Amino acid sequence: MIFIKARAVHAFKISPETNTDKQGEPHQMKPTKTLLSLLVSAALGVGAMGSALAQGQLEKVMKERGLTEKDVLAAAKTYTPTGGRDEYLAFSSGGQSGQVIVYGIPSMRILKYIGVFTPEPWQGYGFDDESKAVLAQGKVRGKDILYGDTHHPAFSETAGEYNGKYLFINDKANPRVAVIDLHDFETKQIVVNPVFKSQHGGAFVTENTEYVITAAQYAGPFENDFVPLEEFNDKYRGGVTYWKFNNETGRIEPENSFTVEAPPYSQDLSDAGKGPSHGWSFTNSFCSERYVGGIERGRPPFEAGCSAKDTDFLHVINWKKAEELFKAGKTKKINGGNVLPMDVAAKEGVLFLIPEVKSPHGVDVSPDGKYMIVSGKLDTHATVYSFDKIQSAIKGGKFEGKDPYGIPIISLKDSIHKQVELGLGPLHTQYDSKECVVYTSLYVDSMVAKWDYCQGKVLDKVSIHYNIGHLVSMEGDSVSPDGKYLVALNKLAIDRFNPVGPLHPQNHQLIDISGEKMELLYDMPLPLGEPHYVVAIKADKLKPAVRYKSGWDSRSDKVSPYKTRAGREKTERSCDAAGNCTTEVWGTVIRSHITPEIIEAQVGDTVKIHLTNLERAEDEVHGFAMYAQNVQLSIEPGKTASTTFVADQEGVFPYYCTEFCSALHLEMQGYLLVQPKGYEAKGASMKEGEAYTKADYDKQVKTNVETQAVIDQVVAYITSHNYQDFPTVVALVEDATDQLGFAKGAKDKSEAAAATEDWQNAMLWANQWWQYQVKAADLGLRAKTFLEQNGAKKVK
Ligand code: RUQ
Ligand code: CUA
Repeated sequence: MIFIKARAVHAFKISPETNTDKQGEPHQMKPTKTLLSLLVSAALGVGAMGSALAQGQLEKVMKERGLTEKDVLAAAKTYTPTGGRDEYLAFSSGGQSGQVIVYGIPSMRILKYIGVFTPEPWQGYGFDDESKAVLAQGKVRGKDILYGDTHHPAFSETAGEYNGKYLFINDKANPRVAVIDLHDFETKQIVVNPVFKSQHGGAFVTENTEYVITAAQYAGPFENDFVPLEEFNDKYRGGVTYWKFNNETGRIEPENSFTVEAPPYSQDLSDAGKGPSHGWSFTNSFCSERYVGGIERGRPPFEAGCSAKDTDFLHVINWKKAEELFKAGKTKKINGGNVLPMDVAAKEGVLFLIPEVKSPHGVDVSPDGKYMIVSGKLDTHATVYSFDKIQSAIKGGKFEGKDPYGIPIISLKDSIHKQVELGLGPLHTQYDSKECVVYTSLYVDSMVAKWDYCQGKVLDKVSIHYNIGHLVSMEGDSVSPDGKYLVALNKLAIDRFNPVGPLHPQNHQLIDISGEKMELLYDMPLPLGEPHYVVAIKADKLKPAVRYKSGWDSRSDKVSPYKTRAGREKTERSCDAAGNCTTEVWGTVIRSHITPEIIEAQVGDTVKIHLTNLERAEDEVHGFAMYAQNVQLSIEPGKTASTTFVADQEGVFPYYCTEFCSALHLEMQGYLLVQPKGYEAKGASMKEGEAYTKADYDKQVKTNVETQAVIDQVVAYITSHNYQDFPTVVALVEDATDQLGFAKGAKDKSEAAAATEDWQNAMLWANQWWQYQVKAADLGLRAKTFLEQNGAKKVK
């Protein structure tokens, strides 16, 4: 049915001259000269003559590509010229990929996939020892779980504002939460829920990131033992976990975290209170029927039983109170976790229930913390709950009854502010910067509804393609949303892109919400899992590093014990009493060589290789891959990364750098020689492929002298300008100075060899001296170009 509907919408929209507005009425799009000229001159900054020319070209392109004026305007709103930056960065769940996708808004350009629950080779994630340790934190009941079903990312907050420091994301399939540090966009920690067997409603953070909230989804016994389904009502449980976050260390503290036990109602999405509702949190549920399917036992399926009643329950939780009880020792230990029993929660005023319409999904707290908007998938309304009213009912002890577990129920009429009819299948709501204005996704209608929750009236609707789930407005979960753009996260793409087989990419659609009417701007295919939710932050709040402090273990955020300096590289082989031997390498990488270039081990050795990237230059990453050992590291400037494996077979194993880091990148190579046990070199000398003479040496030296002259000119240009005012150039100059230092070292070696008439070594060192010169020259030229393009001033 959804498919047919989607097809119909599409068929209607492809006619080139028609466009559909919210009512589905086509209106003509006639290009007007005025707007076009404006666009052209704004885009190109040209005068009258140039404008006419450019306009002619623009019209030609529009005609050739079948673009309407509306299309061109949309393009101008999203197109980002080369070198341009985005105003917002979006962090999208990567769905089943277990990763996080980072893209810019409004350009919708993908910037990064962050490995979170799944190994990701580009970043060496799950390949170097340091990140393997992070993934190992995510083992569930002793098993490696190397994927995640990621759903909801959330930013850390200070006083309800995104502070740009951390990102959290949950895994639904295996109840886990990961912490990503936005200083380097790396995953630092994974925690496993001790009691849940699945977990959907998270991650949501409290106003000052005191806690990261996650709610269970499918009820299960808290213990890991087998419990028959017949005991569902008594032994299966749901709940909400409050993960204590330490803002200083940037890590979750499981020992200071606790779970509020809840009935087996299939808890769902959640949100944390803000402002007046700070200290409280809200969680939906969708199967308060407690129905257990079982087609093979002749029972009607889950979907029938779980949607039978007209209402489910919104869970209202006083987490401040729960925290007090936890600190007072009122929790019990289950599987090592702290659990506040349901009867205590009910008796002490921690947990309350309020009916909510059929199969609710999203619950979203307003920026001022006074309202919660809940939508029911099987109802056409959104319900606006008033926190004030809920509090009056609680304070006045006004309850309509208790659920079978003794939890007090507040009546719907005592807690609602408004109910508004929006359309079919309302799911999630996002807040605008304009007061009272919100956007709700309509899954079945494939639309976004813009409405006023204070007045309770619909303002606008726009069609999306197709079947929208979540939607995100800029800084929409903070206390001060920015509005501006909305991204629709659609569940189906169907016919929107060139076909690529039965598995389609996802479709994220960018919508301009700055005006009265919503304007659809752009479709972005996302080919990596099904993203559920996205959060978007103002880009200038992020201050990511361009390099690590030297010798840095980025996963534990400490200086690595394996940090190695230039000239201190070494390889050691040692055996214990039982005859187990280890070959351990403390090495470095820098353009364009890996030190060591030869590693000798014996079969059966455990090989440990630690590599430090000595570069300080921005973006000078080196990789390290080795034949047949499943080794692939990403070593960013300053980083120390390690790999450990058992050399269980004799042989020759080439290794090399996997990032094209310089003109001599291909030469950035070496060999691991796994020798037979007890192997001793026969003492034969290496046979060079080439023998060099004095003439070769002299020729090379001549080249070097000429190269130096070029370098001197570049240096003269740079130092005669105010380069100190440009941090980028300062960094390039530092790096070039390093390279010239290395060149000096090689020059000395070459001259020493020449003095003894060892022309072979004299020539090879002279060539190495030139290699360093080339790198210095390359950096110098980049610095010079930068100064020229950025209006540097002559100072002497
Ligand atoms: S989900 S489409 Cu947030 Cu996991 Cu609603
Ligand atoms: Cu380092 Cu290529």
